[in-house]
Amino acid sequence: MTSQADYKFSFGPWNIHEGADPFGPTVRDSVDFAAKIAVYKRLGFDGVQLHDDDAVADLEDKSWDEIQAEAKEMRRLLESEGLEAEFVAPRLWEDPRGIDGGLTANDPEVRRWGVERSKKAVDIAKLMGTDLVVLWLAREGTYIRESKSARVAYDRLVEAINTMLQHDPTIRIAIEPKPNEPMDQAYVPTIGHALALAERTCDPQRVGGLIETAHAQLAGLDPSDEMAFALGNDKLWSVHLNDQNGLKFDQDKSFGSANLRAAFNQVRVLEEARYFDTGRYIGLDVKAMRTQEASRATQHLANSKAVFEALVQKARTFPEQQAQQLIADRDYESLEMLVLSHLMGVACPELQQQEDYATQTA
Ligand code: GLO
Ligand code: MG
Repeated sequence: MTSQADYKFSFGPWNIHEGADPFGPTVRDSVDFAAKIAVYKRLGFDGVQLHDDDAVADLEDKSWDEIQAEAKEMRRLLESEGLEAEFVAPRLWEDPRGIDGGLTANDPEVRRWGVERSKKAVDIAKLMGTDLVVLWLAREGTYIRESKSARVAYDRLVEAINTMLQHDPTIRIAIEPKPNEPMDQAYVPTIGHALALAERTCDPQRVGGLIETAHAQLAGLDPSDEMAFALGNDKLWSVHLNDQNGLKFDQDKSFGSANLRAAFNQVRVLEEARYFDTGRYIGLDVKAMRTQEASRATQHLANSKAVFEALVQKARTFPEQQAQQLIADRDYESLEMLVLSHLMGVACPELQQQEDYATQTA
C-alpha cells in the first residue's frame, strides 16, 4: 500500500482566524504571522498559501525595493520552518478601489490598478519561489446583472490574464471558481467556465484551476465530478477541500463534516488520478467554528487532514471487485449499500442475503 506521506498538505494563514461573521465581531485574539507559521509543521503541513499582502503587508504603499526585500524575508522565514509557498493570490477584493471588481470594473482607472496589482502578485510569487498564482475572482461579478456587460467582462478577464502571463513567461495561473458571494452572481462560476476561459488566453497551457469543495456545492454541482473534469485536462493544480451544508453562505466547514460520502468521492477521484504523483498540494480552506476557544482554533485543520487521510484508506481498501460485479449486474442498490457499509465500517448482512438469494435463484 502506498504511504499517506505521498500527499502534501497546505492551507492559508487566513484559515486561523478571529471568528468575526457578518453579525458579530471577532471572538478570538489575532494570532501573529510567525505563530501561525509555527502551526504548520506541528500539524503536518508543508505548504503555505498566501495572498500577495500576506507575503508583503501593505504592499500598495511600498516601493519595488521594499517589496523585494520583504518577500525575500518572508521566504527565508518559511524556509527556516521547513515550509514553502504553494501559491500567491492577488487580494483585489479588500481594497476600496476593487469595490465593484478589480479586473471587470466599469472604471478604466480601477481596471488599470487591478491589473498592476495582479502583476505585483506575480512578481511576489516568483520571489517566494513558486510559479503558481491563484485567481479567486471575488468581486468579478455583479450585485445586479444590468450593471456590467457579461460579454465585455469575460473579454476583460482574458485581457487581464494575458497581461499576467506576458508579464512573466514562467508563471501558471489557477482560477478558483465560485458562483456567488461576495457578489450576487460571479463570473466564472464553475471549472468548466474557468477552463474554457483558459482556452481563450494567449497561453492556455499555463492557465488551469483550483477547485474548492464548497464552491462547487454552492453551484449545485458535485465536487468530485468537477475535480474529475479538471483532472482529465491535467488542469487541477490545487484544491481547497472543505465542506458545505446545503445552499447558504460559504461555510468553509471541515472536510467531510457535512457530506462524508461526497468527501469520500473527492478522495477517490484524486486517488484514481494518482494526484499524489503530481507533487501538487492538498490544500484546505476551512474555518474554525465561531464557538471554538482560541487555544483549540486550529483543530479544524487537524481534523480535515485526518479525515482526508482516513478516506484515503477507505478509497484504497474499497472492495473494488465486489463493486465491479454489482456494476456489471446493474445492481446499484446493492452498490450503494456496499459504499455505505464500507464507509461505516460495518458488515452488511443485507448484501450477504442478496448474494445468497442471487446464488439460489441463478
Ligand atoms: C473564498 C475563497 C478564498 C480563496 C483565497 C485564495 O471564498 O475560497 O478563501 O480561496 O482567498 O485566493
Ligand atoms: Mg478557497
